[in-house]
Amino acid sequence: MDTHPKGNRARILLSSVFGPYAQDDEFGSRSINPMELYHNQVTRAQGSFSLRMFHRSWGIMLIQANISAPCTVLDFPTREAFARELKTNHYDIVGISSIIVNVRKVREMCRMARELSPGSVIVVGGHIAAIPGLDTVIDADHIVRGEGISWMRRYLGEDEHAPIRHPAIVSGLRTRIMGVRLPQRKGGTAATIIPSVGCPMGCNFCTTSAFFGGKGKFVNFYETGDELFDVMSRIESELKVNSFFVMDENFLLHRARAMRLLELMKQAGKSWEFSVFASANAIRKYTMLELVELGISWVWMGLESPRSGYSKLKGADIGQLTRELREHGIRVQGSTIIGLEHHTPDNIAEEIESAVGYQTDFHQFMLYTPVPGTPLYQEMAAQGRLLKDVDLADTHGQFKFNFLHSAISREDSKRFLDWAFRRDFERNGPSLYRMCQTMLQGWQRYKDYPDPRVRERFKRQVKKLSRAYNAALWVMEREFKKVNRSVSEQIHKLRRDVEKEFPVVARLTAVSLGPIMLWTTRREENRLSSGRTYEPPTFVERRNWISASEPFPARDRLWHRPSRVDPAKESLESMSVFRTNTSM
Ligand code: B12
Ligand code: SF4
Repeated sequence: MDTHPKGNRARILLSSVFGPYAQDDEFGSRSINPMELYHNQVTRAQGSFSLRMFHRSWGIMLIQANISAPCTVLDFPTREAFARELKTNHYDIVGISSIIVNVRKVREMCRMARELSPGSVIVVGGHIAAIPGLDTVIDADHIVRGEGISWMRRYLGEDEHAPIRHPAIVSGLRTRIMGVRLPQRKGGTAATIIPSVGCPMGCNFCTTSAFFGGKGKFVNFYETGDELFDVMSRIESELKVNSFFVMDENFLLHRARAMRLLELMKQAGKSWEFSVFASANAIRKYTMLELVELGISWVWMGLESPRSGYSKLKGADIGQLTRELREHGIRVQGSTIIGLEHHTPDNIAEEIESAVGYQTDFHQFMLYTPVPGTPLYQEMAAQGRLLKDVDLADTHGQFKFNFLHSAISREDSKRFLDWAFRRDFERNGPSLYRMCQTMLQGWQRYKDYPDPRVRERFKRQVKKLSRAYNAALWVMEREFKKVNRSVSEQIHKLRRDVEKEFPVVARLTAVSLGPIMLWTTRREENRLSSGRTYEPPTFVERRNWISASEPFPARDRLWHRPSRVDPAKESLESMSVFRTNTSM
């Protein structure tokens, strides 16, 4: 590949695809596919109890932080904001990041870039690059498959092997539950850490594994526990956090790195906590005490199906593992696949019931989906089982099958999927209640633990439980009577247990805050039933920036920190504002 003629003096725009997202439109937005992790694919049947939040586009943030060229990140733009940015600033390179479902938006953005910024080189990256023949669908100069930092560094003539500089990323924004938008104070939300991309387990349907090399391969940004510890320490002090969302497909698989991290945390007295993705076989490499001391407080685990043959699940008793994790105060998010090859209309209900029976704190259900780039896709294509008329915008596992299943129809796939979400909610109650249960168990077990780091962590968590969450329990207990009386009684019992543990503060908060939250919850329920949706705000962040009229800056001006929207301020602003206050 040739480098760009201007090398690292080229001015770069990196943009995510335009919104709004949670609506049906001609660019492939779908109301069923909002830009919200939980509400999209985890708690979507939980009404006003659904956990709602947005996550930034970390891929382009990471690329921006690791090049020395002047670079703007435009995240969640509207079409108008994207056009304005192209017209206002001259860009040598326009980079667009996207996943497969948003291909029509990318086509439109390439068209706009050609028209409004004809001299720009257009680079498209992210999972969209796995679409076969993408170059005939969109008008881009480069389509980048796999890891993007090294590609961009190479393209700019920089050292692709230079250490990865991790930006300080607040993991979620505009968190909302029961009609209340949680205040966004500094340190109140976990930081995102991305130690690697890809996963060596290579499950046949897995797009992230396939995209970064498939079975046996992945790209590690930080090889050692020491490197990770340094990154986390820096971000801890920049963002004032002690909680990290670790965006690594299988963090616990790398035991030596995790155990070294633990050693360093112990030496430095760090009471950090981690939300991680991990497969059952990886979790089983640790004792519960190791997990607890390491600060694992939330695990996203692929359960797939009790009868699937995935090696990551071999020999694992998922029911027992889930129970055990929760008893040790570790919240579990299970992920179950609907529509595996062995599923039939006769056994699917039973499989869903057993998945729901694991009683995880959160449960994601996804349709078995051959996605371009995966071994499963190749297999289905070879067997002629891919349905021809399915729009890529609907190929994401939360709508209907995109392939011919031997026993379940496309229409029924959606019915089973929707039923699974509903069933989990009705049988187990709101995820917020289940989380409270796990938190109390953790506190009761570890409040007197000899390691002060562990005690401090559970104390931090239980503070929320004894206050706002207890008021939330008071509301859930009332509202859930309409859905499932027996769950409502269990919520009542949990609230009593919390109040036994914290007699004054928990009772006072339930009595004072409870009625207000009941009102916000009901108001939210009304809003949702009248069609209210939520969209993320637009972000503009410039780094190494100079305006087009200035000469290229001296080297020492290059590395000033990017300005970013102040999260505290951000929570006060309206959703659709295009921010210009970030320019330097
Ligand atoms: C955070 C996240 C989200 C966030 C949104 C983030 C955002 N701002 O867009 C939320 C939760 C809202 C979300 C929603 C959805 N998501 Co999502 N999401 C993720 C997740 C967990 C992390 C992404 C990430 O930051 N990874 C880490 C970064 C570093 O990796 P990266 O983004 O791939 O970027 C690297 C390269 O791809 C490349 N690159 C990326 N952009 C660019 C741009 C250029 C110019 C270049 C050169 C390179 C480049 O360089 C980067 C560094 O190496 C991934 C899973 C995963 N582990 O990646 C799924 C994932 C991306 N999501 C996926 C899907 C399907 C969805 C949904 C459709 C929900 C669903 N049904 O599953 C919705 C779509 C929402 C919408 N309307 O667009 C799939 C994509 C599948 C595919 N092949 O397209 C993934 C891979 C999960 C999976 N395994 O199925 N998601
Ligand atoms: S273990 Fe999870 S992340 Fe790894 S390949 Fe399998 S599904 Fe993908």
